[in-house]
Amino acid sequence: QPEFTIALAGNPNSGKTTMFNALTGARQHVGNYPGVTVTKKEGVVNSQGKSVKIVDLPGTYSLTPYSEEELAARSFVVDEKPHAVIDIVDANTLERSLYLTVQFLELGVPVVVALNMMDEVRRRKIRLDSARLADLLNVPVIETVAREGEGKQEMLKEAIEFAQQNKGSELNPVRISYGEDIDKALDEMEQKILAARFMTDRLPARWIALKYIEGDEEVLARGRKADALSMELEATSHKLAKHVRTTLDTSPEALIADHRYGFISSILRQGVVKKDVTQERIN
Ligand code: GDP
Ligand code: MG
Ligand code: K
Repeated sequence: QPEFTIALAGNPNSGKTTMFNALTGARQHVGNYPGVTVTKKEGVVNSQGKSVKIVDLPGTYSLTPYSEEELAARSFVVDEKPHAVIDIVDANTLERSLYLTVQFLELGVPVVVALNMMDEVRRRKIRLDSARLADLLNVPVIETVAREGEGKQEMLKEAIEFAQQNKGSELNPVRISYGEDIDKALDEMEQKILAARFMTDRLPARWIALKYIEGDEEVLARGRKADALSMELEATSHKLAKHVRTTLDTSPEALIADHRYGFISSILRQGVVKKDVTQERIN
C-alpha cells in the first residue's frame, strides 16, 4: 500500500498525462471515478524511499463543478484528500492557468506548482521568475518540460516533502478580498459556519461560505443534508445576490471571478513575468 497519494491537476492540455507517463512509465492502472464516466488513471512510483500513488486528474479550468470532469477532480481532492496536489500549469498561459491554482489555495490544499512547457517559454524569450512566483503564492514552484522529463524529480521531491510536512495538519487557506459587500457576507457566514462546525471537518469555513455565495449546487446539496444552518446560509446568499444585482448590476459569481483575476494579475505584475524585448526584436 503506497504511503502517499499525490494528484496531478491542471487545465486541459497543460501536460498532465505527459507528466504522469514520465513519472509512472508502464506501471499504470485505469479505472473510473465513482458515479461518473470520467476515466481515472493511477500509477505507483518509488521516490525518496517512499512508495507514492500518482493520480492523473481530469483537466479543469475551475473547481466549480459545471462538468463531470470538474466534479470528479474536485470530489477527489475534497473527499480523498491527496497528501499533495501537483498543479501542472502551462507557463505560456500563466494568468489563465493560475485561476485554478488560486482555487486550490483557497481550498487549503497543499499545492506544488509545476510551470510546464518551459521549453516553449524559453523559445519565446519570455522570462519567468519562478522563485518570485513561489514567494508570492507561498508554495513550491518548479520549472518543468514534461515531454523531456525535465524537472520531474525535483517536482516530485517537493510534493513528497510537502506531503510529509502537512500530514495530518491543516494549511492556512489563502484569503482573497472580494470587495466590501461580499467580504462582509463572507465574514458573517464564516463565523456561523465555524460556530456550528458546519462541514468543517473536510472544508475551510471561508471556502464553504464562498461556495454558498457562488450558488454551488453540489456544496448546497451536501449542506442540506448536513445541518439546519444551510437554510440561513442560502438566505444570506440570496439577499447578497439581490443587493449586488441592484447596486452593481452583476452577480456575486461574476464579482468573485473578477477579484480572483485581479489577485492573479497583481501577483504577475510583481516581477514574475519579464519579457526580454531586445531579444524579441532580434528574432
Ligand atoms: P493533458 O491534457 O494535461 O493531459 O495534456 P497532455 O499531456 O496530453 O499534453 C498536451 C500536449 O502538450 C501534448 O501534445 C504534449 O506532447 C504536449 N506537451 C506536454 N508537456 C510539454 C512540454 O513540457 N513542452 C512542450 N513543448 N509540449 C508539451
Ligand atoms: Mg490528459
Ligand atoms: K503545446
